[in-house]
Amino acid sequence: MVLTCQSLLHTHPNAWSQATTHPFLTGCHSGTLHSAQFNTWLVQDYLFVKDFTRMVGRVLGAAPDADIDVLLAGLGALKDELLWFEAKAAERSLDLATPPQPTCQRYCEFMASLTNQPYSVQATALWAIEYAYNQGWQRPGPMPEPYTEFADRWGNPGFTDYVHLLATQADDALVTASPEVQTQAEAAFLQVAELEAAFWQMAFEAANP
Ligand code: HMH
Repeated sequence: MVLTCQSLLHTHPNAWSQATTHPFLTGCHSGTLHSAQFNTWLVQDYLFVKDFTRMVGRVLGAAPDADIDVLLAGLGALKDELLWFEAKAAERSLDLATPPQPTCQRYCEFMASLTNQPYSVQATALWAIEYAYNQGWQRPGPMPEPYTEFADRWGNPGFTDYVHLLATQADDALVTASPEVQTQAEAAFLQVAELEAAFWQMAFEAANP
């Protein structure tokens, strides 16, 4: 049996549901989230995306020729995304020179550790990280202001297509992966799921000043 992105979702529905469903997101949808919670997420996610960009750069370095185009487009989108985060933080007068919280730090360390893994494992983790936000931000239904653009950033059709391409690339790499490496890919998927749930929880627990 060859592992695929789809089979991972089928084998681990609870882990994936916890990664993509959270009171933080339903709180955005219902308008009950406090600004301290949202602002904490915004600053910490900016720090996350900076390190995530470095990770995608390393995945590109390990990629076969056929995958370079998609990853390069992903990096281009991340350049825009970092500028967008900076603009959103400025609108809210948030200080981006904030230290990462332990959960953000843990996620960044996980991403750094992936560089020692085979490409198929890196590609699986990359897909899972992007798919988590693609699904998570869309699940509660249409987001009211001021969250509409946040939901749209990771829920728009172009991003959804990109996530499908990442799944195809991961699946293609997994076809030739040994059973041992497939087990590592499954472990990486589960780590992403756990870290995603923890990241939402970190922001949700932010105290209202
Ligand atoms: C925590 N996971 C987290 N932040 C993000 N911006 C993404 C995933 C992007 O998909």
